[in-house]
Amino acid sequence: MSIKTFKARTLPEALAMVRRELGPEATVLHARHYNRGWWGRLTGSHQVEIAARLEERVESEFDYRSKYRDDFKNRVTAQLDELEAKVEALQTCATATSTHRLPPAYFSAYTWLIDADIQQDVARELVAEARDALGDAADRHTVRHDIQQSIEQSFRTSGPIQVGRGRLVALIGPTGVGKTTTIAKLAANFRLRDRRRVGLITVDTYRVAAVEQLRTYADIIDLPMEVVSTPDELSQAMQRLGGLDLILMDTAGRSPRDEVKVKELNTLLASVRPHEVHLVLSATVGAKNLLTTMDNFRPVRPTSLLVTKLDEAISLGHLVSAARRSELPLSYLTHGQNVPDDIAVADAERLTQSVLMEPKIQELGA
Ligand SMILES: Nc1nc2c(ncn2[C@@H]2O[C@H](COP(=O)(O)OP(=O)(O)O)[C@@H](O)[C@H]2O)c(=O)[nH]1
Ligand SMILES: [Mg+2]
Repeated sequence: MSIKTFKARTLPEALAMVRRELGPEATVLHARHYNRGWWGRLTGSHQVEIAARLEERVESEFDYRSKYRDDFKNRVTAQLDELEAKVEALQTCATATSTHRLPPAYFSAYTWLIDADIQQDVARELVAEARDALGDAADRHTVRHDIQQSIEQSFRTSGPIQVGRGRLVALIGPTGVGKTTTIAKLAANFRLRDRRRVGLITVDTYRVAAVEQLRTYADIIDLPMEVVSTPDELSQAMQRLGGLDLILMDTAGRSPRDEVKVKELNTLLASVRPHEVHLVLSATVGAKNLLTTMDNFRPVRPTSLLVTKLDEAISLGHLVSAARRSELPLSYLTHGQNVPDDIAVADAERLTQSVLMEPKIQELGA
């Protein structure tokens, strides 16, 4: 079995390269978009990378067939489930609006939103708002354009972290969402690209491995790091690091359901009053989970939302719900495990395009 990586400017180009090199039998293992370094990020120029494999059939014909059948069955079942959900959503829409039937342009926009996995209630809201603004005579293109603008406006953004003497920025959020990795990306970028003096504080004392994870990054990037577990230790650490341009604070990944722990975190942060508190959310969880997490962390008073794992999310429609149900702006988006590359300042226009137009990369896979 050989795996090869192909890079091109667009997805069709990359797929054509795969076909040329490996033939039509090749299986696409994964595909991702990425920016080409700093210049790429600044200019927004993208590359697409595809990993593909030409499989040699070592399995017996029978194994192969039965596996193929299972795969096929699973895929069909998943597609049927999805279809069922969409039909249900459309039915609800039809019932909800039976008295004032939706004009075709609006109905088509509604199905377009449901297709992008935008939650029913939000889709209905967006369609109703557009209809109020444009009236029943508007054509499809006008309606879609208006809705796209509304979604873009839902994604308020904060711009990058503000750097300055003694600026303290904390990342909070559930376990495993990518706080430590994101801190490493931010620290490396501010330190190595912007030549800023950056320090790290971690209150992640619950898991030794977690402290070591950040320490490894601190060593590689060559940054001072302090480990704290009480408000007193935190104040002392701040006195030591206070002269730096940016102090990034990693917090314990505690379960958001544990209210006591959220309170503890709150007490700790209240003692130093960070200038910015980014609530880190993973794009891989559903809308309901995102909203619950935002509710649970409300007492800690986050100042922005930072969304990770965009690369792993099947669709991004639920981010529209999160943005519309939260008064907080988006700060950064991350799209991979690579430190320091896979992070970008949130851009409403590009995020909207990803929500509505990106091909669902997973569907291109095996
Ligand atoms: N695919 C993907 N994985 C990520 C991203 N950010 C973090 N991870 C991974 O998620 C896992 C948990 O990350 P970690 O930073 O330890 O999470 P924490 O518990 O919130 O500190 C690690 O395997 C990271 O490499 C991302 O943007 N995309
Ligand atoms: Mg961590």
